[in-house]
Amino acid sequence: AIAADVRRGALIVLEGLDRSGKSSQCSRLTSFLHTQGLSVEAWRFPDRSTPMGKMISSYLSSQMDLDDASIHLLFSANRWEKRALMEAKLRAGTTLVVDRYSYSGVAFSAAKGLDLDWCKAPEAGLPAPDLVLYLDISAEAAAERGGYGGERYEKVEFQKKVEQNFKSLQDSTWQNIDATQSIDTLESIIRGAALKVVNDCHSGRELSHMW
Ligand code: FDM
Ligand code: MG
Repeated sequence: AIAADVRRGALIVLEGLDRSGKSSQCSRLTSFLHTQGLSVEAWRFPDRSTPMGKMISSYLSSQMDLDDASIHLLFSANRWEKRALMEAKLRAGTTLVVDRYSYSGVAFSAAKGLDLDWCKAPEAGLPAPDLVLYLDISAEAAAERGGYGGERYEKVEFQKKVEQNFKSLQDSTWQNIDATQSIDTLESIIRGAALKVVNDCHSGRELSHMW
């Protein structure tokens, strides 16, 4: 009954197309949970700070080309290199609010024509999110939001395929949220969903693994 007394944190993932509003909602949610007295950290993938993350970043800015399968595995390895720390934080009671995860990994790579199940395989065994908040917006509507930043995947035709792939990955931990609602409305929906899952984790919901 000693270790079990630590109330674990929740793994909360935000997913969606580029320009869906994930990054602002991640920081709003992290601040909110912090004001509730919770231990919480904002994470994101790719984590561009590591050596693998730096390679990914130069691939995304088209400074470097890599084979499609190879870059896929690199994105996955960038999550695996964080696995032990992720699990340690969760088990120590810290909630993680994560901007993109394995779903982006699969949805983007499969949009290039790689087999979906092949893309899922290297993610198996990573900590599974307790909640995936999918910020749902069409590729066309996202592109109208002031344009993309010019990275490799920021093209409307490509994002349409990514959108389809995301939708085929939905499971019971997903909550779809209409991302065309106001920022404040979105924030309040997200707060409610996050508080509920944090509470579930505190009440003994077990940490599980992908898929
Ligand atoms: N992306 C992101 C992938 O292709 N695979 C992955 O595993 C992840 C996590 O990288 F276009 C893509 C999605 C996006 C790009 O993401 C960079 P950010 O959130 O814009 O930094
Ligand atoms: Mg981006």
